[in-house]
Amino acid sequence: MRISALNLHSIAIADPPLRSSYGLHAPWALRTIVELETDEGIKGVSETYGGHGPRAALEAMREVVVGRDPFQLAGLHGQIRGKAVANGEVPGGRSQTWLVPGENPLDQHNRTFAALEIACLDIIGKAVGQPVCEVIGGRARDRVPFSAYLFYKQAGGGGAGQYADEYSEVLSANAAVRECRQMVAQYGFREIKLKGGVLEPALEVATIKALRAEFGNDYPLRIDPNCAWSVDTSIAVGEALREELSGGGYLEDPCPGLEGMGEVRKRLLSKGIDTSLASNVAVTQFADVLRARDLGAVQIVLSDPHYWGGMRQVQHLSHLCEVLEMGLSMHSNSHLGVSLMAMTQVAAACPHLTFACDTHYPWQAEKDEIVEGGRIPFKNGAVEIPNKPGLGVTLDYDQLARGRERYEKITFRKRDDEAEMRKHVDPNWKRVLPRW
Ligand code: GKR
Ligand code: MG
Repeated sequence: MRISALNLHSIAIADPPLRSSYGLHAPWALRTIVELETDEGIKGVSETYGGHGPRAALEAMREVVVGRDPFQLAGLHGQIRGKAVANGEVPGGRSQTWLVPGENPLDQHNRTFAALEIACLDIIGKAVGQPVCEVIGGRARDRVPFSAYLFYKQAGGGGAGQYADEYSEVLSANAAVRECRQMVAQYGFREIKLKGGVLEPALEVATIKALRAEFGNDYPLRIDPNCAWSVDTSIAVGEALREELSGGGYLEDPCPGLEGMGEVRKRLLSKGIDTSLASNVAVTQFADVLRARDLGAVQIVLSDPHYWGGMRQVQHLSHLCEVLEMGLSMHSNSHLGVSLMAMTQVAAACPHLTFACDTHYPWQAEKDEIVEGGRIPFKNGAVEIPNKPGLGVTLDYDQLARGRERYEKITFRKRDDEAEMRKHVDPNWKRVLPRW
């Protein structure tokens, strides 16, 4: 079998005004849908970062991809890496401290390869009549749990005013509890993550305490301020939340850099507080895992097939974390159903992935979904591996065309949360790390 065509679809999807230490989400999130056709009529699909940069990087690999055997993934990776390096890319070195995952120019080839690998695995699954999780080694679980991913947010739905504001303004502890109740009732999530780094730390501590009071000990809690706190503030928050973040919860990227996180962990331990630190900002490549372990900076690594280099690399990461006695969770960004199924398939095939995965899916709108049959269902907070070959989703081409039209109508081609924050919330806002 040979790949006969690479089709790239740039789409825009409504995104509510969610806040983080990066700033504010724009009314539209950008995604790229990758579709590979083969000479045997089988098509494979994947979803990745949107806008100009990620698309151009995929375009640049067209001649490497078309004509290849989709089973030969190691060879494809070698070719993509070789071409990227020949074009001047320096592999590695991509901390996410300042830039959101899709906008980091470093190590782009891993994200490009990931998008192509996932589409090839979809083809392979369809060719052999098996779900992708079976193709990559077999499932460790039939259903993959996800967490309720809470955000502080400005009032307003996604898009330019045409989308419902399901959760209204969330800028206080009470409003976050309401948001969580709504999300848990609708999706059945059993673990809770709060995106922090937005309000004064004391207010975020109060939010976590209010969530614990409302949901009790059976719902592990995590907070992720994306490096907004100094070492001292991180320690103060760790102390204030010693009970709330225990029992399967964690403190994610409290401050910038592995050295800082190592210091936080050491000083918390010296006070008898054994809170686990997690990271998707300071640990973004294999070499970081070893440094993080040596510094005692990170106990739980957040994987993500979109930037760790695809599904098989996430499995390698899972094994490495198991060997190093570190935990494994999964990171997300605004996404639709194709990404959700890729995350689900790989999570099912990672025995060591025991934390509920992040997902932004509840924040996206039903009317933007591009897979046939509409939104992927959650049962008791989990997505089940469908009894279908490949990823288990088929593109709805009318919906995809609507996504492309939305993309053509808007002018921006790059995620810039800082600019959005200045436009809509505070004209003088700057990203400052650490802020508190
Ligand atoms: O969507 O604003 C967001 C998140 O902050 C995202 O960009 C992060 O990459 O969710 C992510 C995280 O866990 O750091
Ligand atoms: Mg994070």
